[in-house]
Amino acid sequence: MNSTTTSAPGVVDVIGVGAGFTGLYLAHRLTTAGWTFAGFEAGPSVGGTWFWNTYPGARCDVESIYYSYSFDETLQQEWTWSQRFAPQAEILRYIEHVADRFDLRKHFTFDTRVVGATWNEADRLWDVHLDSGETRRSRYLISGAGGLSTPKDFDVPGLANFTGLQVSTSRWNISLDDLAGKRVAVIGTGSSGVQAIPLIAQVAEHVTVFQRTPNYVMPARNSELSPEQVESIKVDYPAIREECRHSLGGIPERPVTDKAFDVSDEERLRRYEAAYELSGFNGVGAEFADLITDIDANRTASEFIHDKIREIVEDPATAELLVPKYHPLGAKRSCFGTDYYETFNRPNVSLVSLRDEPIETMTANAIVTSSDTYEVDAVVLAIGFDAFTGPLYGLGLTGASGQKLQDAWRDGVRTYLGMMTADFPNFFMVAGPQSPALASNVVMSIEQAVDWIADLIEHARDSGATLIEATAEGQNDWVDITEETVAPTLYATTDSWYRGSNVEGKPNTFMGYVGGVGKYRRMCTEIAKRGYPGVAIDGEALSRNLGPIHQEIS
Ligand code: N01
Repeated sequence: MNSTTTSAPGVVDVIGVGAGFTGLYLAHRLTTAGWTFAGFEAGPSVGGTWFWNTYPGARCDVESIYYSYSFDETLQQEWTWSQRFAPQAEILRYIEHVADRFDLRKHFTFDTRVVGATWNEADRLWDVHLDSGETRRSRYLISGAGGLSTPKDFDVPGLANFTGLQVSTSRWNISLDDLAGKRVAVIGTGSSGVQAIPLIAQVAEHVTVFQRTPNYVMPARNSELSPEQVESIKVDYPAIREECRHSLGGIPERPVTDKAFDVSDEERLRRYEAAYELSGFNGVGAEFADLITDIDANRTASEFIHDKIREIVEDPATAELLVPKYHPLGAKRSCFGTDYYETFNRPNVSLVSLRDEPIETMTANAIVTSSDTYEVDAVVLAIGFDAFTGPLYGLGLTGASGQKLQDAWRDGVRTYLGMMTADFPNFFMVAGPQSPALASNVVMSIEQAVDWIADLIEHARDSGATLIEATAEGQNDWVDITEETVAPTLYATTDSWYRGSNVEGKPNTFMGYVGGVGKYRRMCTEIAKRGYPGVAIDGEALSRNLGPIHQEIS
């Protein structure tokens, strides 16, 4: 069937938010299926995350051969990645190539932000308000606003006093040369800070790193891809992608079934050394099956990394501050860096532990902690994001009962499969909270979610239905499943942006499904096969609990 469902003048079938990896695939998938689609992107061009995060050293830490679209065999054969972990500029070039190759830019209005969206029950349409002052209407509203696109506020007393250069990694708008010869403060040591610090140190007169929580940083071991490596991947691309689709994290994984204490101390150490050479998400944290569920097992891996830090960092006091002793390896997002710890051996780099001396204020040219004053010319903020809910609340959604999304989720996020939420009919989230996006190769998760949502709205269209909504029961089931899945893991016990604990006042709920992208995909497929239990289509819902389906699926 190739006709659209929404024929009223000025109304489109689908409004999509964002022109990053999600928005582009949404536009392609839906327009190919005959839907009318209007996309709105706050930035001036395509790229999303990869448009904004242009800080020095920005690159992906999922290998590019996997962190790319799989929906078109010709696309994946004709594009050649230059490196194992492509830098930001190359990823952006790839996204631009996809936009041009499939002629997708024409579906988007750029420099236009969605600032509100109100469900109109009578018409069964979304009224979508834009920062241009216009309102557009659509049957369906789909967010591709991303999980890590709303920068976190930096609420430090005296920030406004600082008159030097101030830049954030997530909205980088200077060149590295602008920091040359300057005294630079970098605040934050998550993935962004870890990538930026070594490069800033190469040009700055001095870098002072303000660290609140030390992280596990494993060597990225990035390298050029040889023509032979590229060829060997391309020959097998469809099979590799299929393996990724049924994996835990959306990349090919080493099959690991034994536990840390199944082997001798010597054997364990030998295996950690080998895994440390591999790096990436198949590295040390994936060496034994129980590292993310058993704190004692985890300690063996954590301490292995602690020792590596002590070996690399020459000054013992600095090394001790860099040792991540406040959380288990992997329970908070691990970082992969190039020369990160080595950078602290440079004479122009020093470390301040904010746990020992918190920032009290800022002056025109200094950061003042409880014990010292650090004069700087520039401050680089690498303090992270208001993950998942930040971008969604930014859409200003008002649901069927007149409630705002932030009020519906006042006590914590509640979704159906991380894609829908009750009381917000015909609204979908791609790579949303309680989906596997948080802990996966997100491009693979995006493709799966877009395909599933497209199939669902096509299913409704085929039966003439115009209203799709998660039921309260279906949503409760999914919340229970995500909580039961995370409960036995160390993620459940660790404060991080995974749980919203990096943002003051945010309810502390785990925002991902950690049962694996393969299991999640099979669950979603099974739900579709069984007629979408937990979803009301034109008010009709199957009464079938999701729990038993989740248990049946291997
Ligand atoms: O942000 P983060 P990020 N005062 O939240 C500190 C993806 N990503 O942008 O841990 C002082 O991880 C904060 O300290 P603490 C990836 O998924 C991927 O680095 O809250 N410090 C922490 O050290 C990643 O996980 C890639 O105690 C403050 C840091 O700032 C996610 O994005 C690259 C502070 C924030 O770390 C986010 O990474 C980049 C304050 N007020 C990002 N507030 C790759 O693919 C926060 N901090 C490689």
